Amino acid sequence: MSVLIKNGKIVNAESSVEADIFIDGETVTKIAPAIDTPADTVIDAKGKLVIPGGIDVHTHMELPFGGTMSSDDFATGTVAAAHGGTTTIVDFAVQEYGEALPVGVNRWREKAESKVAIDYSLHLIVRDFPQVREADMKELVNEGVTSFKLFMAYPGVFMVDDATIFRALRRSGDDGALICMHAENGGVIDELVKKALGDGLTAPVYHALTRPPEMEAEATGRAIALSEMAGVPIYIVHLSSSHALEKVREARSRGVPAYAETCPQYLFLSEDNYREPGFNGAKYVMSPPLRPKWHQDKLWKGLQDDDLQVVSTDHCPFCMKEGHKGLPIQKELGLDDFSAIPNGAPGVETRLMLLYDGGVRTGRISEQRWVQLVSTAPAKLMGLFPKKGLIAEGSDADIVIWDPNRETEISVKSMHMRCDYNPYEGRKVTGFPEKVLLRGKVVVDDGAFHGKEGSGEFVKRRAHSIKV
Ligand code: DUC
Ligand code: ZN
Ligand code: ZN
Repeated sequence: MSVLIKNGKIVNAESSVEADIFIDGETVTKIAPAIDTPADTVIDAKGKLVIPGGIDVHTHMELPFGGTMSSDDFATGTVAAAHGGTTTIVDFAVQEYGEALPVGVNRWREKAESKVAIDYSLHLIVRDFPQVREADMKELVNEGVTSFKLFMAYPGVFMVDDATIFRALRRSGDDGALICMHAENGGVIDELVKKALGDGLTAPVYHALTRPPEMEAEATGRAIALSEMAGVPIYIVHLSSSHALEKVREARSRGVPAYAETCPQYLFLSEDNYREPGFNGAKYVMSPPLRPKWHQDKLWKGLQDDDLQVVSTDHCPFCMKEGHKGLPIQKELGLDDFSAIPNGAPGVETRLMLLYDGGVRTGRISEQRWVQLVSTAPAKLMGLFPKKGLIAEGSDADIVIWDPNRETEISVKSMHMRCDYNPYEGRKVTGFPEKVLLRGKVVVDDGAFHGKEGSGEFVKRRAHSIKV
């Protein structure tokens, strides 16, 4: 099958050009000013932007967490991602305590295999890294799993100590892996949580007040210091605050290869959301939490200055009410105790439109920077480039035809994520993924899904090659 995309404006991170694209099978084979080769499908992209498919390197599909399971599985979550213009995700597999690292990855691949509707890869959350497991890291790098997440928060659930972090960092340098860090000081946060609950403070807003930005900054600084000592790069996930950004900025200004992502929720929502009436604040309970509004401008500045390189979602939905699509009780587990509210929110479908509307249309970032943040930089940092994250001859034909003028209203009613609320409900955004191609096949066309569950491929990622 062949596809010809005509008259569009191709926007890559490094350049923007009006040209036609010829796709033979799954690959872009030609880009030229005017292509007239006959094709099975011809798409007229006049007035549209033609961008590489979105790459979301931070999702949690069917994650067992907080006494329940995130509500999107690999089918519903990746269909929703496709609707939003994302054609590749990198999800987080979890190692059980005592388990060899490849076992966790294989469990996630089995979950994904028959369901995943877009291409995917996996990081592994490492909970337990004794010496006997160290060789496992190389084995996984050879299989294309080239990044590992460690937690400095959630004691007793995910948290690892500094010695473990340091050993994993050193090992990552030898093996060509990248360590992704959840940077919050879990020990101090636990103390603050106990004190708040002891004082009878149980409402959702206390989730934010017991996870202060100072404790995100402390952990971010510590993670960077440990990575410097180990002589390896580090990638800070879901950075939410000006305080933590300062640590990354300072390290980068010294030439340290510290990288960081932020997420739309930290750019568009704020601590005020926790004060919505009743139990509504639970919708925004995630970690790190939403911050006071003034942090938003600092994060935008970080994106402009390249102190933040990636915008991902940390998509981890839980329903507000029991029974939505047959799902069990989730957010309401914490009706009387904010610390029992499952942490996470939906976002995989809305990332590109929020960042286009709130970033490009407001003049905060250029179209090219937008593409870089949502596709090219994540592809490069996570070893997917130039197969993904770029429209070029030889790259996968993962392409979004973006209508820059179409206005939509974000609503749980029209979205596809398996969750009974949307954190941006009622927000009007301009810019819409009109057609989405996954390896040359149109999987979404004007809001209709034409892809297939199970047709997404596991993508082996390249070993990390950045040297300090
Ligand atoms: N933060 C969340 O909000 N959910 C999943 C895990 C995490 O780190
Ligand atoms: Zn995290
Ligand atoms: Zn996460």
